[in-house]
Amino acid sequence: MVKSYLAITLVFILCLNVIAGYRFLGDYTGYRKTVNGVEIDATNGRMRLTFISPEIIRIQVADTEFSETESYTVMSVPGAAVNFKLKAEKDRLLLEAGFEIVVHKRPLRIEFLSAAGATLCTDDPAAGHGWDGNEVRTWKKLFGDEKFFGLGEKTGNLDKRGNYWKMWNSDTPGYGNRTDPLYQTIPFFIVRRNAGSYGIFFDNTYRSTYNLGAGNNRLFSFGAENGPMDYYFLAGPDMKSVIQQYSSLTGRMPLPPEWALGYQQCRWSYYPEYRVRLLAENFRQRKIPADVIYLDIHYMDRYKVFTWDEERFPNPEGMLNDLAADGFKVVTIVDPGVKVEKGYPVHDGGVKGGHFLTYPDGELFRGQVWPGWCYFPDFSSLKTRQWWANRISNFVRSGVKGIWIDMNEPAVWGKEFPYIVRFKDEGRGANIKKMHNLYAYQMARATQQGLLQARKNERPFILTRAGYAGIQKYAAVWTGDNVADWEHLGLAVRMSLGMGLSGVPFVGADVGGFSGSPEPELFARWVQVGSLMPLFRTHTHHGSREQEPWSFGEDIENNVRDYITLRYRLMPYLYSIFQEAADNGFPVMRPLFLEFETDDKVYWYEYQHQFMVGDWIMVAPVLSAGQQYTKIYLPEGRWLDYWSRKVYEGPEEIVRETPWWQLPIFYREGAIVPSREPQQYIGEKPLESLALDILPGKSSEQWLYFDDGISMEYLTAGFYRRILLRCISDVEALVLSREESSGQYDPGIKLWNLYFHDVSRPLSVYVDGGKLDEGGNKGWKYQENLRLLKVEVAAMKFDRIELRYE
Ligand code: MIG
Repeated sequence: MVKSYLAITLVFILCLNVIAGYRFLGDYTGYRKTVNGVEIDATNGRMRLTFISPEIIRIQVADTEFSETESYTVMSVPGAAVNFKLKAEKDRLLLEAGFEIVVHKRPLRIEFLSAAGATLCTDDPAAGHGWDGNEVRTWKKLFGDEKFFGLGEKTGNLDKRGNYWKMWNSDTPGYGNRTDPLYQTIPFFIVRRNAGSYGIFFDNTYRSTYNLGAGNNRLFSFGAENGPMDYYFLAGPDMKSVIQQYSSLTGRMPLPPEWALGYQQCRWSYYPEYRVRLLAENFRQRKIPADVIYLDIHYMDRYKVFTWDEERFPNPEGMLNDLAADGFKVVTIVDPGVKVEKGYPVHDGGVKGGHFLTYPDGELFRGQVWPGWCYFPDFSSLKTRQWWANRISNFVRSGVKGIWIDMNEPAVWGKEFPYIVRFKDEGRGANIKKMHNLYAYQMARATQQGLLQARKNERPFILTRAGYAGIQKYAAVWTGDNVADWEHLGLAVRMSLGMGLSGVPFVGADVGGFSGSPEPELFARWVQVGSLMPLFRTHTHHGSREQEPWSFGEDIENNVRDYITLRYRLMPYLYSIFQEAADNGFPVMRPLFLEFETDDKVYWYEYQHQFMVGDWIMVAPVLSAGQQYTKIYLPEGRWLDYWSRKVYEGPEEIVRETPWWQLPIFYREGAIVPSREPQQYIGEKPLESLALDILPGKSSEQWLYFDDGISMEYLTAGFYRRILLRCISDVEALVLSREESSGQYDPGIKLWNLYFHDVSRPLSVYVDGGKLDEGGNKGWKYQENLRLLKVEVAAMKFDRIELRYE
């Protein structure tokens, strides 16, 4: 009796285990060809493979029906027809377009091959794809040489291997190097293997998790608590192509207004009006270039969005006008929470229009944030996005130039919205588990629309804290509430690099640190590094000490001025790289391994903070106090030390002196770097003369990009100028030539100052076929000690400059 009772219990427990565990796809049972791929039946579900392009394939897995809901972010589904080969064999299906996929039948597993036919990525033999209740998950075999990069805004090592990562947009003030998740959800990562690189984008908005070999040496996996198993395999074969492929799916950053690349000053908060004016005057009087001033939450009337505090800012339009005349653009913060207050137009209009989130019984959801009890717009409804766009558009007519969106995880005191809160989800209806990670993305989208509505021919600038994959289409991102300590300077670099690898080129961290106050040396070091990062904004907490360029004494002020000025000198280069990023999705700020992918050393943690700005400039940040010397790795090729003009031959590890006032900067072999006379703000002075710093390699190219910096006419009327410069050198001659030029914009250049670094004295110099004399006012000059040749070309353009050696 007792025995059989035990046996029954045992059987029951065993059954429970089976029921409670993961179910997998099982075995292949058949397939159908579709336009761009195949649909496969399996014993426990189905799999659909769809080529989006020859290098991108979409993988959908379902137990019953595929989710046909359109992606919130993927732009190109379904793409054009892709030619692919399909071969059915006894034990497998073979699909081939730009790369090869093997579908193993028993059990159903997929394998992706490298160009050489080796396994690049393959399902774990025991698991593959499966479910546990609503949870969906995919398991892949982990290889010894695999490194993982991306996942958006993450802390820690740039290589995400060995850890377990989460995506759930979270307000995490004062986060540390182990805090996860943070503000952004970018479920995309690049896998680097010796045989090549590939990418995986898991397009699922629910809370998702990534086990990238955390505590195991067999597998990595990704999955979400609900929603479809829907991911894209991006075949590379190198990291740059993976990023290009990812951004072809989720979209690219539109070219920002050039002023957004200038120096930006923020604090929580500058008020009242006279303090804002004083701030602006200080910059101009002290000759510290700056373009943007931010107004944080105190500009509003009791934190009510789209209002002004009339005592602190009695005449916003007047103030904004005066500041604009002085070259300042004002960006104001706008939070999503709308104060519950009858008679407040945003409240009344929102309630009347049905624009706020509700409970399932229709009661409006209230959450507490800065204004007190608030309602929250439902940005998942087109009608509400339009309503919000109208509010933004009305608001910025006073002269506000850009919008800073914050608290959009969404954040409330107490962290979370109740999970039963309902979203419209474009008429489908959804709860917050699905919509949470999309909140900021949709808010940014509506905000961008509002700015465009107000000023049709001006490029919008939006800065957001939270986001979802593809956020780059709508906004720049800053890395939230960091801390004014040395560890965070390194974090700022790594997090921004991670974002760049994840398709978001326009990114930066609060310079100097947000919480607390930096010691003077830290502030200087941070400005030095920030001056070559994409978003360059100083920001600090309410009640902290002053954190302006002049707040730390004269020595620091002079140093900070130099680096901000350096950024304005390099603006033609930065702007050209931004244009490139808008074109192909490349990061502006890149880890060394993006440029030197096959060099093992560039992956070392020790060198993860060195970064490239575009193709040619390398920055080696100094990340600790009192660091007199810094070890720097110079990968293959020649490197020109920007300050000492010394030339090194990589690969080499060097130790460079790093006094507190100096940031090591190097030009890489092949460099063609444009720069200009600095300005106090973008558009202050016409361009007139352009300098080119050239460190000739065998052959290199750089596009220069010019336009009016602000209008949309570069898109609509071809009102831009792109110039392709090529530099080729051998023993006989060195030739710098203009290879291509397009667009109708005249950059206004009248004089080119060309600096050829590390070259021998030529026998003669020719400009467009005409021989140039040596010396004098107009001729070429050679400086023996620096091996530097200077040539001035007083013309709008040149076609060919030749240094002859034979
Ligand atoms: O609850 O607007 O990250 O940059 O200064 C804090 C005040 C709200 C958080 C942002 C920070 C901003 C602050 N905000």
